[in-house]
Amino acid sequence: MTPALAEATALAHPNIALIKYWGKEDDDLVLPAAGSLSLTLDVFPTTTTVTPDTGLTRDVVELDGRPAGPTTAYRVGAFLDLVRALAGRAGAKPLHARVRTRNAVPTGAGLASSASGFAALALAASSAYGLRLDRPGLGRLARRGSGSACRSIVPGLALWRAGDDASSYAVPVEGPPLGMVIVVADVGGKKVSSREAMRRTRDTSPYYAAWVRSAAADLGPALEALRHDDLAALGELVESNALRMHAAIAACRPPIRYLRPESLMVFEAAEELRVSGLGVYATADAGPNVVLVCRLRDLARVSEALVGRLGQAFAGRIVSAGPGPGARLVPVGTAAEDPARGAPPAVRGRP
Ligand code: 2P0
Repeated sequence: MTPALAEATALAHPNIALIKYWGKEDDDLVLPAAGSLSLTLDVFPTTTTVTPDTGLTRDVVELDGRPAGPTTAYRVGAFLDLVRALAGRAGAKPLHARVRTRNAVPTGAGLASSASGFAALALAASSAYGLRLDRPGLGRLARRGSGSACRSIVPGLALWRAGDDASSYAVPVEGPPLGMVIVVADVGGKKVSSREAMRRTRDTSPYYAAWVRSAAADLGPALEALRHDDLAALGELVESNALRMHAAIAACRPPIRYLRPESLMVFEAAEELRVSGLGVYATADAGPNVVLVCRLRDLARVSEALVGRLGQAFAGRIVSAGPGPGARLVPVGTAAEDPARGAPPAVRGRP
């Protein structure tokens, strides 16, 4: 007997890695070459509604009120095929779905919309197709959509271990309350997707093997620093880990440069703020935006000091975030296309 089907809506938040995931051991299963560590944020949620519909002859995917582009539609369709197979519908006539997603963050701007996107999709789709997954199961499923999405299943600090299909998912870890100040350098789409850039780094960067070895070696000390509430030890690892990842990426052929002059200015500013006595460390994902990591209680001081360093022109481009919740189902009636719930794409901070 196939399980019951019903519309489901889920909400998930992006995460920013402290120790980065950059490189796959297995492309199909999306198994990482090394473990990673992140903070799920309390800003920029993604809301996704999945509605199985017997009247559809294919999956229909809508992103921010418009039909999704072919790459996104293909990835979402492939993900739904996986969910349908897990739900025991492999032999049955495919029951297609309508998928409506709203991102409160500009898509493709290096602010991890694929993490929140596939975390929300994993939860909404598994629920809509009648799968009842526990958190590890959800993490394993979300990972197949986008690796970093498994970390957005988990609230706050999340550890995603390398491993096999059964063991590679994210778990919550203890640590002091951390905050992040995101400096948005660009809200346009990125030139090279993370997926492509990750593959290119592995296949062409002479620094890839060293990067993977060093990232794997960062994980234990980073967890230790969290356990001992040692922000300086954690921060030094965070900043070094990010710059090592960008060095490996920059050494690809053809090369990829995600960091811009403005991004480097923010790394400089972090160093200056440290000299002035603030505990703040910089990191950057696959894009030009830089994220400052600090104690949660220092968020306001850090963003003020940053504007002081960089100038008022930056004030509107700074977003402060704290630890956010894991992915969750939201009640029927709060579907993703509801304009009142689709937060505007403007860059805003915590409520
Ligand atoms: C991270 N990033 O740890 C790293 C740092 C970007 C830079 O995970 O191919 O979108 O879908 O598994 O998860 C972005 O990669 O890549 C990412 P896929 P994903 O957050």
